[in-house]
Amino acid sequence: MTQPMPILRRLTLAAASLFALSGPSLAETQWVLPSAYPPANYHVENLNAFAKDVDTATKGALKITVYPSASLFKAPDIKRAVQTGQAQVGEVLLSLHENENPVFGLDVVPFLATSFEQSKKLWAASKPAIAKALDGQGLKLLYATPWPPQGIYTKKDLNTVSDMKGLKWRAYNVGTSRIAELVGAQPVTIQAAELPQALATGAVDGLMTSSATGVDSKIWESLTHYYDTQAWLPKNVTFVSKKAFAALDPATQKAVEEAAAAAEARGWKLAEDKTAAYMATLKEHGMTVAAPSADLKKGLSEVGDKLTQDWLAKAGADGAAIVDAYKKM
Ligand code: PCA
Repeated sequence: MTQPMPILRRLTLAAASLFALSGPSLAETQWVLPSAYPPANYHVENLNAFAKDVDTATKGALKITVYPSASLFKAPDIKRAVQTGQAQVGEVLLSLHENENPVFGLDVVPFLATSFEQSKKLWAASKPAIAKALDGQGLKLLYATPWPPQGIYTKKDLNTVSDMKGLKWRAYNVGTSRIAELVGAQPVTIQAAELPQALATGAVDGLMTSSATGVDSKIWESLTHYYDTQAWLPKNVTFVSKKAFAALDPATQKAVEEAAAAAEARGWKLAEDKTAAYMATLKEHGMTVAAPSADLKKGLSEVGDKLTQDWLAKAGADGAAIVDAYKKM
């Protein structure tokens, strides 16, 4: 014979299910934030700090869960996921979306902005146009943070651009594919989350990226050289669905905006502070870290000129105006 449930236990269960019904769904808003980069990367560290700031400022009324390593959506799909309401916030490498609007590819025009200081100015000059373009796509810009300057990884000496001919070249956007084309390398587009595997299987023996992604990928396990060309500093941007943002009360909206401003300042500082340590880590693992030779520099600068012309042709008068404004800063 089954015993009747003790009254206290019955009451506790009833209370618990009531709480479950009214608890999280009414008292707090839950957002998911997909990112394509690994947890140890400072971009993700910064996203977690952003989520924590929002949690603290709203006393837990808005909870943001960060999903790193492209675990929720692949890098090229994150933006669309936020636009279609599958995620509320997202972080992407802005230049992945250059095909939608040339202004998203301005920060990867080679040798236009090559230091953190210049990159900050380029961001100031281009931010209104980028925010407007995102707004037109149903997204509200929250903040942007740079990657360290981009250099070239290989497993052989690189003295001129002709030494890049035939490399199995990992590209991450339109610009890095076009570079392969111009130097006679074989481009294959691979996002950072799949890079370690592509390196391990030998599918890739040359690429341009940052010291940060080299360290994230333990690149010394496959490649031997890093040429610090400082060609450009690409940026990640974090945005929120305008619809999700509009559903918040004004105080919560303000908390999100303030946490975003703090994340932008912290992200630039993190990137800049960590670059030297990333370079040191590459050396510690036995990589040859060198400045490009004069010949290599010259060849790359010619490649850069072609990409600059490509971009200006695509971006027209609006693009040229941003570049002019930047150059005056
Ligand atoms: N790391 C990212 C983008 C630029 C960078 O430094 C990558 O290689 O995919």
